[in-house]
Amino acid sequence: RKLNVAIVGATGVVGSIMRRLIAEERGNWGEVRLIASARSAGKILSVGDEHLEVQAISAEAFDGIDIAHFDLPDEVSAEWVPVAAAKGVVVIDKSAHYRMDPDVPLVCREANPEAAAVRPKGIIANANCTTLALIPTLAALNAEFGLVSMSVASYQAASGSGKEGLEALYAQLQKIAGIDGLGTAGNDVRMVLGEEFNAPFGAPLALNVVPKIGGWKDDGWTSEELKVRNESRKILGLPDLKVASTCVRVPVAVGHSQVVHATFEREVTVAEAHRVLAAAEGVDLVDDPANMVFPMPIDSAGKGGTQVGRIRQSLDFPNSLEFFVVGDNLMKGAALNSIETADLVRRELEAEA
Ligand code: 11C
Repeated sequence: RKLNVAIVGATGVVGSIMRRLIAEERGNWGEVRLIASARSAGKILSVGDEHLEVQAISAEAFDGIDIAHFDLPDEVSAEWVPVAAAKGVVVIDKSAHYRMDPDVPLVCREANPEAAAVRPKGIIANANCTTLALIPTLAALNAEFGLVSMSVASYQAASGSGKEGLEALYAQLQKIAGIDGLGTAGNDVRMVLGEEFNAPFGAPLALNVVPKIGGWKDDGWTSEELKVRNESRKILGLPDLKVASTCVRVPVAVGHSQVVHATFEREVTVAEAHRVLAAAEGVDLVDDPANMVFPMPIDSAGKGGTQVGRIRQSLDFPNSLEFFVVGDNLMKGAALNSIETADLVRRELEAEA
């Protein structure tokens, strides 16, 4: 029989991409079930040309489901993931709640596909969208040259904060459109936008960048910066990887960009890096700077892979590379990675049946 799949949190920005991606591989699945909070129950949403009624989340909603994609806030996942797993459902959870649990694999197929099969709790975690934009490139370079450390600065899109973030950015842009000289001395963006536009980023985002993503943690770090470090270590299987990360929100709709300074066990030339990355799964090498060809979020939105370019051997560190990566935070950063992990599990379960 074909396996049955559920999308839990089917109504959000990521949920709508999940529905599109499942529709593209509809033939792989038996039933597709949409599950969301009681508030959204009864809504009709499409998966390809099927119109499906959203079911309220409950233990019974998981009856007969083999694999469930969860996209819920951390605390809601913490409550419902164990309920589904207890019913024998393999859960692929996009929240941060289970990512660092030693009994929950954190899977990115370009780095550690084998980890998906070792899931003592029946749960697999999906990493943060910033981490996932990096991993395909890092995994390929690590396999060849041995990654020792990295320093990362991110330029993250408003949609990292979901629908609310995206709508806030568009509303701010609309309100400031046509105001000459705004953002120069004495022509204050905060004054024009007013306090209401401090949400959800903590400050206006239009004509601005905000160097704070997630919650504050010890010693001035943010949760997002720690996620990049801890999740990269876990996925790459490099528990001692030295990581410095600064995460910044920029007025971009979709696509998280990152500047990376990565150091390896041996000297790495640009030609060697190109050779490795041109062949790497999940990586598009976009690196012809003389012709203005390099990754940018406006070009990466909607793409499946991650893009890497501006690759340089560090001037003062022959073992280090500088490069720029971009990943669609809603695709590889969320929905697509979950779909790819489900594909690994589906093939495994079908082979066992
Ligand atoms: C952002 N990366 O851009 C965050 C959103 O741990 O899954 C995702 C947070 C997470 O705001």
